[in-house]
Amino acid sequence: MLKHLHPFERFPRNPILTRDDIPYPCNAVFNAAATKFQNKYFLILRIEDLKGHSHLTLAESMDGMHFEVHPDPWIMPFPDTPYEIYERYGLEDPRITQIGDTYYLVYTAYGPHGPRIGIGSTRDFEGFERICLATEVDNKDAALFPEKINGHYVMINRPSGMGGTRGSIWISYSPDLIYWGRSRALLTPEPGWGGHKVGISTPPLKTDEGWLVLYHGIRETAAGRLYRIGVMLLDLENPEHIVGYCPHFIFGPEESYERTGDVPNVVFPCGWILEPDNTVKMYYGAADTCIGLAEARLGDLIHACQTDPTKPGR
Ligand code: BMA
Repeated sequence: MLKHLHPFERFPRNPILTRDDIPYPCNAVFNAAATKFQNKYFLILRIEDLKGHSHLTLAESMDGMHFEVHPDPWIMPFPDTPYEIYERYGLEDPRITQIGDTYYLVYTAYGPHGPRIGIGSTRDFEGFERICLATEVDNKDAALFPEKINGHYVMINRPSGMGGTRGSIWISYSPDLIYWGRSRALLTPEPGWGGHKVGISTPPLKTDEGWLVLYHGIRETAAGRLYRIGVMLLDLENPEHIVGYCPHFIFGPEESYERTGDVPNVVFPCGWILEPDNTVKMYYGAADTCIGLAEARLGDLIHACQTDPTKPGR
């Protein structure tokens, strides 16, 4: 099999985390952010409680494969204004980006008005400070770039407003992480494996060839939705410009824990870690029920973006 068509190999002892690993009652654990801090691997787990609302809990590991889950939740829906009404139904799908010595967490705040993007930060994985709710509803699937570009913070997000093509990946800019604008569509769903919607999966990773990102594509079928993963490269100076694009998906649900669960046929990475040997560990939610790990070589992912010079339109 051509390696660049299927760059990821699953960890043989997947799933690496299930609800049996959570030290308190819950329904499911999935869609985790991932990073390294003080030589340890950290996952910020999305845990869905027995009411069906999500919160975030830390898990840590020395090897990136075997994780110990903290005994208590880390970030719960905020109890007071101005956040309460927007987080009332939970915090979902966190993605983490280190800028300097600060780790910024971007998450979906979910409440009666719908989903919108929240941003907060930590320096020590103990305290967590909310910065803002950065977008209006409906918006989810956001991630920050790990450095400012031309003096601005840059965020990918996925607004799904009225009219036009819904479910496109957008890019926005901010001088201060609070006020966001200059928004543009980056990638729009096209008939095929991601024909219904697309959204960022993992925060951008800087490579010599460009910003490498994984994104998910949704296909609506007679049997329900299929969530699969694509890869692209964005220009280092102008990330609105796609410089490498893989026309096919590179990872999709195949194993029984990805095919069966609360939401079948879903793989949903929110975090990845680049290792010193240039392999990448990708952590993904499987069927909205548990967490899997898969590894790829960075070179194979970049190669996948160079299989077809045709770039998609906006
Ligand atoms: C998306 C997100 C994810 C979820 C996926 C599949 O819209 O809400 O949290 O994993 O659907 O249910």
